[in-house]
Amino acid sequence: MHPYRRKVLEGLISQDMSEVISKTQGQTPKGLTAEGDHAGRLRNLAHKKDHKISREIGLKLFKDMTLGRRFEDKCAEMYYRGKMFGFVHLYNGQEAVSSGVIGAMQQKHDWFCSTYRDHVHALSAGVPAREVMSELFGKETGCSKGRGGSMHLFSKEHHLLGGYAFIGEGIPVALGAAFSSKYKKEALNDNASDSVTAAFFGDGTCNIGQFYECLNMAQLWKLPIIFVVENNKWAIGMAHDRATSETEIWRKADAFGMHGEEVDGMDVLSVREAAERAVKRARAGEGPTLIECLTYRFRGHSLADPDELRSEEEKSFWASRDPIKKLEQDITDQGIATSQELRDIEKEIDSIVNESVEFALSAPDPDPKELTRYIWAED
Ligand SMILES: Cc1ncc(C[n+]2csc(CCOP(=O)(O)OP(=O)(O)O)c2C)c(N)n1
Ligand SMILES: [Mg+2]
Repeated sequence: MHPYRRKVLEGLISQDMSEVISKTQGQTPKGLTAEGDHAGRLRNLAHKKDHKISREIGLKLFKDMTLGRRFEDKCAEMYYRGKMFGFVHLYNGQEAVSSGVIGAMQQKHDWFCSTYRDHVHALSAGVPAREVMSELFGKETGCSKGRGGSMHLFSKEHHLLGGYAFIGEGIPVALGAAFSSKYKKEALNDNASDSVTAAFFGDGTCNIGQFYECLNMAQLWKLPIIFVVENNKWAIGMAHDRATSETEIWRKADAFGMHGEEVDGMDVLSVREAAERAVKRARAGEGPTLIECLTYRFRGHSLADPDELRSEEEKSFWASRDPIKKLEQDITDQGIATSQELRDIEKEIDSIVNESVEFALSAPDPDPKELTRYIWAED
C-alpha cells in the first residue's frame, strides 16, 4: 500500500475506534443494541414475513448469490497474487441486494447503474464471469476492453451503465436512462418503451448533493427509476450515524413526495418483493421508489483496508445473518430443493469462476497502439 494512504487509514482507524469501543463496551446509548443502531433496525425488520417461492426462482437466486460470493472470494485471491491493479472493492455480504433487485427486473431490457463496488451487479445483470474477470486483469477481452478495471465495468449488451469511482456519479446517469425511457414512450410514441432503471449506491453517498437533486427530478417527472441504497453502515471508516442527521434514509423520500421503503437487505426474498413493487409502480408510470436495504459488507472497504476498526460484536451480528445461508434455509425449509442439490450448484459455480480465471490469464493485453480507442465515439 502507498505510505500516504496507509497514514490516512491509520488516522481514521484511531479516530473511529474510540467511538466504536465506547458504543460496544457497556456505554451503549439508550435504544441501541450492543451491536449498534444499524443492527437494531435490522432486528426490528427481520422475520416479519413468511415468503413463498417457486423452485425456479429459489434456485435462480441461490445461483446468482453464490456466483457473486465465490467470484469475489476468487478476486481476493487473485489480487493478493498480484493479478489485479488499483483498488478492488468486494461485495461479500451484500449479495441479497444485487440478486433481489436485478432478479426482479428484465436483463437486457431494464438498465442498471453501479458504483465502484460493481462486480456482482455486473454478474447479476448477466455479464459473463469471464468478461468481468478479464476486465479486472486489464485484458482486451474484458467488458470495458481492459481499459476500465474493477471500478469501471460497463456493458452495452447487458445494459450496465457503468461502475463509477466517484461516489454518486452514477445516480444522474441512471436518471438520464430513466428519462430517455419515458421520453421515448411519451414524446416519441414508442409504446414498447417501458424499461426501468435501478441505481445502486451506498449510505455515505446519500450525503452528497447529486442524490437529492436526482430524487427531486425523478419525482417531479415521475421517472421509472428505483434508487437502491445499500446501507452497509460504513463509508470507508465513517459510521453512518456520525455522518448524517437522519439515519433512516428511506424517510428522505418523503421530502420529495416519493414512495420510500426500508427492507431487510440480508434477506433476498424481502428485497425481491420490494423491488417487484417498485418495478410495477415504475412501469405503470407511477414514478420512482427509494428502497433502503439494510446490509453489511463482510470484508474491509477495499482489499487494501485491513478492516481493523469495526467491532467484533458488530461483525458477528451480521455474519450470523449471511444472506446466502438465509436463502438456503428458506429453500430447504420449504422443500424446494435439497442441501445436496445446493452443494452441486456450488460446484457448478466454482467451475464457472475457475474457468473465468483461466480465460483471463490467457487473454491478450490491449494493444498499446490502441491506447486512446473507446474514448471517443467511433463510426
Ligand atoms: C465524490 C467522491 N468523494 C469522495 C470519495 C472517496 N470515497 C470513496 S468510497 C467512499 C465512501 C462511500 O461509502 P458508501 O456510499 O456508503 O459506499 P460503500 O463503500 O459502503 O459501498 C468515499 C467517501 C469518492 N470516491 N468520490
Ligand atoms: Mg456504505
